[in-house]
Amino acid sequence: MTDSFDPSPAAGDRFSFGLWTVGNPGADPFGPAVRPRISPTEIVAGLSKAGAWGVNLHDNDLIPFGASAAKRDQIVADFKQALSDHNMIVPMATTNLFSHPVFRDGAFTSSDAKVRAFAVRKAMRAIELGVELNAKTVVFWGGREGVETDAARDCRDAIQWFRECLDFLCAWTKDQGWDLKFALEAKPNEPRGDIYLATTGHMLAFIETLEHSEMCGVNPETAHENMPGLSMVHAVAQAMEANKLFHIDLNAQKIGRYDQDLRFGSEDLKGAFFLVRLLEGTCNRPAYTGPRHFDAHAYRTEDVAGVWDFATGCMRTYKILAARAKAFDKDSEVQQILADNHADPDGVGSMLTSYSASNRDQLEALQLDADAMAAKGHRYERLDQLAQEYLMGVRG
Ligand SMILES: [Mn+2]
Repeated sequence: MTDSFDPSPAAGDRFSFGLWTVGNPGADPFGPAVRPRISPTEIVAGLSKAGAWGVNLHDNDLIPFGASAAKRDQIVADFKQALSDHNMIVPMATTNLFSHPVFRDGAFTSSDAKVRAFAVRKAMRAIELGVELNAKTVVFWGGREGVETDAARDCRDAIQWFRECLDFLCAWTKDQGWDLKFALEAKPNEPRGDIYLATTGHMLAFIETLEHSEMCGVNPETAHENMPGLSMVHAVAQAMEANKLFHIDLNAQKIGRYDQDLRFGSEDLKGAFFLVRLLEGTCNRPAYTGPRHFDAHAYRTEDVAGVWDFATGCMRTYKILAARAKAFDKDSEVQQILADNHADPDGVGSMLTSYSASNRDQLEALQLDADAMAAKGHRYERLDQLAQEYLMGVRG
């Protein structure tokens, strides 16, 4: 690594955090909060000082449930002043459709149509708040959209109701004349026993069934893909390839555990390396240009100082991994191994790009020796070791 490299975060890196991330006071299902709750305006100041660019929020991270209109307007005015004072923006807003007991059996997928109506109306108010704060993306994470027992309803009804609510909200948003993107976030379980539309892949398929699918994409979260042992890199790549990566929740997770929301890169550093490489544009491919959002929180062991260590760590790790990935891609030995594996001197790949009579005839006429092809090694042991050595900082 060159001496001039500085992993200090800056506004141009488009790093963002939710109010609920650095604001997490460390409560868990087995014990209460262990540190004071940092106020939204203090969070804006602290994130700005740490080098972040944006701050995201659920409606109720800022405005308590049931606050009067006057109280709401005062809170929003104070928050906007803090954003202005600290040169911070709100790139994304979302709706808390999981904390209030009214959502104990779902919001958009509740069997009770009145609960679904309440959820849609709460989302409308949260979208209005987002627009007031100049947010460009609205995230939907349906934490309660699931079941403990499938005796509760036919899952097909739940999916239909979810679609109806999103179609309603998309149409309402367009009717308001707002240019917003909706990003749907999947999670397989927790807090529900099973959550509908469990992975980013499920969500991508569901989006294609929406009336306004063009304004809907995904918000993959590392922990949510890793909990069931799936690859976050592959989920994000599929979303990018489909032009559906509208937002991202970066964090870390041990496979198979509860949703840990750990500091980015603190588990599965190699997975984080390949994720950052993908987001930044592997081998000069198009990069993801949206916010780099960290949806994580500090260990319960930490005091408030530890919260800022956590936030700074997320951003530094991302920048260090981005630099390591660029160096890896520039390595001539890496490039040679990739070129050898991708070599196509006879232009065979072009025959497969589309079906035609000509391509069919060329395909049928090809001399293909399966045994000769099978005899070739790919040198991925060497390639992966090179990746590891860049990751460990002993090469490049
Ligand atoms: Mn999570």
